Amino acid sequence: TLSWFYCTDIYQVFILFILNMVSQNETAFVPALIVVDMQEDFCPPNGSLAVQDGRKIAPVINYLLNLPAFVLRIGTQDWHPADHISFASNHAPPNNKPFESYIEMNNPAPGREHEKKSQRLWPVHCVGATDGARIIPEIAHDKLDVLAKKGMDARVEMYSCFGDSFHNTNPVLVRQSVDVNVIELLQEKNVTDVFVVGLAGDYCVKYTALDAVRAGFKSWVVEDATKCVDSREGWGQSLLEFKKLGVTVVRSDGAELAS
Ligand code: VGL
Ligand code: ZN
Repeated sequence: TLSWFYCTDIYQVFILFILNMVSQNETAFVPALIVVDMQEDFCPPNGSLAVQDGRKIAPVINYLLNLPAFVLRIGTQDWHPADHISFASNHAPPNNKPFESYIEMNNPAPGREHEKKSQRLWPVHCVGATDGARIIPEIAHDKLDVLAKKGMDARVEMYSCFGDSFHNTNPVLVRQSVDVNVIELLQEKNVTDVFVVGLAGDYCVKYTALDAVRAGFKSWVVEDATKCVDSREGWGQSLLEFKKLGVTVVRSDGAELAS
């Protein structure tokens, strides 16, 4: 009987341990905010790739930046070299019309150059260290803990601060594209939930939110804190992809954020 007691004791401790872990996992909520590309070139009136009403979401973003719940507030900046592959002017006619033309982009990873993706072409925008690449002054800069520059490798598109369009993880390649390891920063702070806002809802915000899921975080997009390049079709397409991967769309007055 002694050994039987011993066994059930251990058994009960084990069960309690598991239950405790499960309940902790269910209740853990450590949110971070990613403010995507709130830059002059994406905003009217003078931005080269101006998103309609892009500037108008700044007050909502500042409201979110001021919420005490976030353990980390990351700002991202599109930061391209002048010869970036996404600039229409870097391609030959007739297939070089900004917004309209698409090209085939090759994976820059050694040995994987045969992998291709269709790449939409854009006006020249957010060239590193130009006025167009600056975060708009309406954003409460002082609340941002980190600024991550992305899209720095001329050979590949990088909408998401988590990785390029091919999801390359080779550290040498990654370092050429982005100057901050965002996943590592989030993990250091034990972040469970990533809230994504900014520009644009159908490009950089979308791909950042999707990549956050792939990186193992619960991912949210705050609907009234983003605007799209294609204001009609763009957001509809984003919602479809959010649903497929499990990104939750909320509004800035949502209970999840106020708590
Ligand atoms: C973006 C197009 C090109 C964005 C960046 O920030 O959404 N869109 N580069
Ligand atoms: Zn860009």
